[in-house]
Amino acid sequence: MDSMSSARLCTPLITSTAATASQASTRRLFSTSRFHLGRQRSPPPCRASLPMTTFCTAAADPGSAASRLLSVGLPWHAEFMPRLPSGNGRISRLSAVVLGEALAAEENDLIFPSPEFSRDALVSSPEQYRKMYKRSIEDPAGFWSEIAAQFYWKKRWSPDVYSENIDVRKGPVKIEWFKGGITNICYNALDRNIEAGNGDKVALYWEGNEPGQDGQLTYAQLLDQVCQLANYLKHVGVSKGDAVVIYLPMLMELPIAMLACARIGAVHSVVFAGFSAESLAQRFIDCKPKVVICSNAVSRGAKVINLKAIVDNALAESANNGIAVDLCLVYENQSTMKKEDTKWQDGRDILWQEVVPQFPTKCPVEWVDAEDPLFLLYTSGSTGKPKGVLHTTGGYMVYTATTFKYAFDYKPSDVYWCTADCGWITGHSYVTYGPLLNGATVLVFEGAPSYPDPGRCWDIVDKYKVTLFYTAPTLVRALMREGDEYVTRYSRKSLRVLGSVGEPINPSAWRWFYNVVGDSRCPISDTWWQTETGGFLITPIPGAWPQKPGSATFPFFGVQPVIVDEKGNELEGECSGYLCIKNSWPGIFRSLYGDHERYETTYFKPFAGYYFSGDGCRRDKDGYHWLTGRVDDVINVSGHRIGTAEIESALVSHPHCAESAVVGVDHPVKGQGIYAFVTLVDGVDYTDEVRKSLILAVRTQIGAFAAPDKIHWAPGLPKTRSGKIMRRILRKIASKQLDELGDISTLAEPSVVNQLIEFTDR
Ligand code: 6R9
Repeated sequence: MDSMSSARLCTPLITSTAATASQASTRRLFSTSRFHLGRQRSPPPCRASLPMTTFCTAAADPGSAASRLLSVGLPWHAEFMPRLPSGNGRISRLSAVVLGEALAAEENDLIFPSPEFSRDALVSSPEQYRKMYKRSIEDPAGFWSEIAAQFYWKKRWSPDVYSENIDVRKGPVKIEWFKGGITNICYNALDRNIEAGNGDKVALYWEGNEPGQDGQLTYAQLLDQVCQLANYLKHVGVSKGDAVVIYLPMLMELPIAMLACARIGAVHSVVFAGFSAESLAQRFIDCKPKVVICSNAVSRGAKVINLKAIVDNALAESANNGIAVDLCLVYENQSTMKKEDTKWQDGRDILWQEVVPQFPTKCPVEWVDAEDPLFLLYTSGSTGKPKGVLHTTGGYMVYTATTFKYAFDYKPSDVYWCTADCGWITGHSYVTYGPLLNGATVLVFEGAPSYPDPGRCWDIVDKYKVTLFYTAPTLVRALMREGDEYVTRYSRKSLRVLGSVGEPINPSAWRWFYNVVGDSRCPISDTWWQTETGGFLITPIPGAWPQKPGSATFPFFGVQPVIVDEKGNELEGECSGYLCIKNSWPGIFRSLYGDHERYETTYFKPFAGYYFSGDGCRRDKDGYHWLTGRVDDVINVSGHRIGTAEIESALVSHPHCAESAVVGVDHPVKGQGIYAFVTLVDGVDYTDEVRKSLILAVRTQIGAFAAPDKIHWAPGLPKTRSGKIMRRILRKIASKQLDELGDISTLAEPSVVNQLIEFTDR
């Protein structure tokens, strides 16, 4: 690999003088967010002025140190990846709007880690990253088996480290990592760390909804509790391969329940405790759990949510559909709701606190194959039915642990807080498994981040001396609107690395996070990944190279991203297109539960030979990746994925609704908002009352987080002559870009468009 030779490697961590011009200006150039999801218009060109002592930004003026760095050093990924034959696949709906538009001026802003940070980092220079990356691509078996060997295997994998076919033209898609290896992820997360002498280290801190409510468990105590629950589950007949649904809020019992399932080889399916009874029932019907584990209630801010009532309804609905779940283990969330106030069905409902503590604190491990299922997690796709993403044990274990370690530059003294709920993939990989596999101290927070006031997060950071803080852009934007005082009244000096996930982080939010929250000294790991990928695929390695606000930077070890055009041709150098990956990695999902065909069709057929992410991406001249959002009919609301088809099907189930079409629109806090066009059945008046009941229909069928922000009455929808709804036009109307409607002559009834515009504010 000539391009990797040392002569071409850039010098690490240049502290450029190019920032001096901006030093005198204010630290915060973007105090208010003008949010364009980073994919439409760009904010005005800017340079953040940062203290020279720690970080510097550098403009890539020709001839500058930064420019030399760029021209010789960074755009190497393109050269490094050998070409594959391109696929012939097409994807159905090209949302070209999000592709190819300038992401900015930001592309010339480089923010360097401080020399001290890099010196102490696990990967401290571009050279070191490149060396490791090169090895991971040229010899994946060697690279990953060396890492895997650091875990406990009852029996080593054999004969191959991995085998894969991701090319549908060559046969069924099949991916295996460490097959034949016998292990247990709970053993590796708990027992192994205790045996290494960390039994007394805090594994979990818990902070309740109300300030002052808290708790903690050491690794040894956590293992005891996991074993008690595991023994109880075995006692009631749960065994290897059985599904268990978990519908718990962010109590320590949530990771405990996940680990207890893993310990006995049961397959957990955590459902975010914000999903409605109908969504929960749908998941019961699909995976037929032996047991459901839930809590009676949760407090979120000032609100109390009766979770048990939701579970009761879901169980009834599921039983009506022929799937009866006979056992419901209920954790009494005492500070929120007493058992006496909870509706109880004797025989089926069992109180956790009454039974679980009676079981022994030792529970033998069920040793499983690396390719045995670990969990199912339902996620939205572009059709109405959620997909059960299936992850297996060994590869997921190795991958989540390794990505956590490098992307956050983990040190044993760290206190780590991820604000995601375990009901989403982020909570699986980066609240529970990744950090605990590293023996980290993890904070679990039950409450709402702006309760009792918008300073709560920083209060918690100071209380626990949090060093690694991982959150979503939506929270960053929401807190940014509240003003800096809520942040600056707390010290935050413990913080070392910040993280972002769930959606593209717009450069102004990035800068506020960096300058105000991180006091211009903490690198931000903007981690791009998905439920399907198990762990980070494109992410900064914070000590290794300069960052650009809003870019997820470069691939993680072992990952070969490519950007393809609509026909599946790989694009080289600076380009925009569809983001695909051309190899498997240990953490990739292995199937969709009960529907391997949909797995192949959705992810591997659009561009044969590749895994298709569903995201658009731009690669800039320096090889940095800029994610530009979904290119399919999935919208991303506050970092939560929702299929437009799911919302449409909830709307049309309302007796007054004849038809609906849902699109995403830019939203200043949530990233995207939900905008629904609705046609009512003949004879029903378009009233506010109907509007409210339509919104309620979505809340009850999916959950409050999927409620449309706007219902736009649509006596007619713009359709082609073949009856296809032209969403492109709806997106323009929704975002009020009326001068960009484009050609509407192909519509069956072009007059519909004017009618819709007239109805905008009705
Ligand atoms: C982890 C998670 C996946 C979708 C993904 C993409 C968006 C996630 C991102 C990001 C830009 C990032 N996404 N992280 N976009 N930058 N750092 O969120 O999983 O719920 O499955 O959503 O989220 O669009 O395709 P999931």
